Amino acid sequence: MKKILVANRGEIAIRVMRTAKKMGIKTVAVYSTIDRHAPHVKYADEAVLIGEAPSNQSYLLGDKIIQVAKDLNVDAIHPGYGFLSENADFAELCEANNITFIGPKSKAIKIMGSKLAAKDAVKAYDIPMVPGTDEAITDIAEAKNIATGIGFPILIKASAGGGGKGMRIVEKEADFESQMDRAISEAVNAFGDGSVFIEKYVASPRHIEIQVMADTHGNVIHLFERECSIQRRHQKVVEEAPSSVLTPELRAKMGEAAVKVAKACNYIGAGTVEFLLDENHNFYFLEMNTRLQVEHPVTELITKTDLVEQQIRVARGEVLAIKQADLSIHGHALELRVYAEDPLNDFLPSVGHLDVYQLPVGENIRVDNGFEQGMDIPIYYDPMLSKLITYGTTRDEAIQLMIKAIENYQIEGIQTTLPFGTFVCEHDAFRSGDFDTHFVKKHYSPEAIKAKQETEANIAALIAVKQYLEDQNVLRTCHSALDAESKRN
Ligand code: MV4
Repeated sequence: MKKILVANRGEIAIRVMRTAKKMGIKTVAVYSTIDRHAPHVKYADEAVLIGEAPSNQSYLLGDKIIQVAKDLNVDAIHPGYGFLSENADFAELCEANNITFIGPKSKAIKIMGSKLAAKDAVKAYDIPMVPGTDEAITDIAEAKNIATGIGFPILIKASAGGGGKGMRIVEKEADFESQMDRAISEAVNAFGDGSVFIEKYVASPRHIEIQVMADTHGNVIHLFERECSIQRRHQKVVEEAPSSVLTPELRAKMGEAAVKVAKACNYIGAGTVEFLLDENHNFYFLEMNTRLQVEHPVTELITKTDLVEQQIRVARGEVLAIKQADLSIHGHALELRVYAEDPLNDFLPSVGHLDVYQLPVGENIRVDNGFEQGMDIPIYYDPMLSKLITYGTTRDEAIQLMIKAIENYQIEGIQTTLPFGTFVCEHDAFRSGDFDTHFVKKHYSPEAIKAKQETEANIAALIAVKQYLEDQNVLRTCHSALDAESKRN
């Protein structure tokens, strides 16, 4: 494998190219007109313009990207996350053109893209799942009976959904039919597939996911968990590894379950198996993400592994060099997603010009970044600027370093989630480890940040006054000394 095309942009494109370069592999970037001067374009050995700014005219154009790959003699395509990363047709198109898709086979993508097919695939492997139906609902009256048997509230989920899309909660029996009608028509509109199923609603879960890696020789390992409960409307904001609630026994059990899920779909490469963990520490398989995830760096830090390197090795057909028994957890890692969003204004996108943009630097601070000072933030793509990642021997150390790193991250011109990161890191519920997926809803309000910013502004003003008064005092002393001196002469 001599040359890799990265079919993505921003921080993840650069992240993938960094490892390719380290391995002596040439890199090709693709870009849209608005990304002409973007950092991922400058970072690559070669770069090709593929279309206009909207992603359906550039980064989503599978055929065009394949053509570029062929023209430039590319051996493999890394899709990053988002865009074409979980597009089974694109994975197939790569193989049909003799280009290695750095990811699983299209069949595994397809199975995991359908929540019902996923449940069906893992059925024989004794994986715990939330009580519910395991087939698409066709008879609403029958489904209502099942729901009553499970007990309300229940969740209706779209089979083609995922990541929280196409979910609907039903609080009581009387609402069942109307919510079911809505869920089905929503699923038809959003996914062109009206298949829905029901599950018991787990009220206060944690979101724990397990990183897996599989080679083409039947070896599958897991690289422990990531705790991803700090999210807002299904968008993760803070992730960490390890989770502070898993015992070594539970960790081993969830890891084994994740490996079984990967085996159930003949998985190849890096994947993530998502679980819910309830208050009694029961875990349930939710879905599998068949890509490298945004939050992969926390796993890299605690396992001392380069996951992109492993992806590339596996794609080259190598046997996984890492054995399960060789893996252990070192220290603690924390990631904050730095979004161009205003935490004081309902996290609305805050696009604009990066007047000042200076990254924090230092030992145990990693910033996976896709932006530069002086750039405009395009409105066409995800508003994530970077990921701020800190590492410590202990969780407290990683949290303290995160607070410091946020202070040293200078951004002017737009609003970001940096102050929200400080809020999370300083919150008692977060520090104690006692939180669930409702953390943000339960604990966050803009006032929490506003009050702190006002206090800081007041302190700054008082310091300025103090300095002024001191200066006055020094001047007065100087004047009287001068007076005394001139009188003597
Ligand atoms: C659930 C659930 C409670 N009970 N399923 C949301 C994302 C998707 N992967 C599944 N999700 C959920 N499924 C049952 N039976 C609660 C969620 C959920 C959630 C899960 C993980 C992280 C954040 C979440 C936020 C709200 C709801």
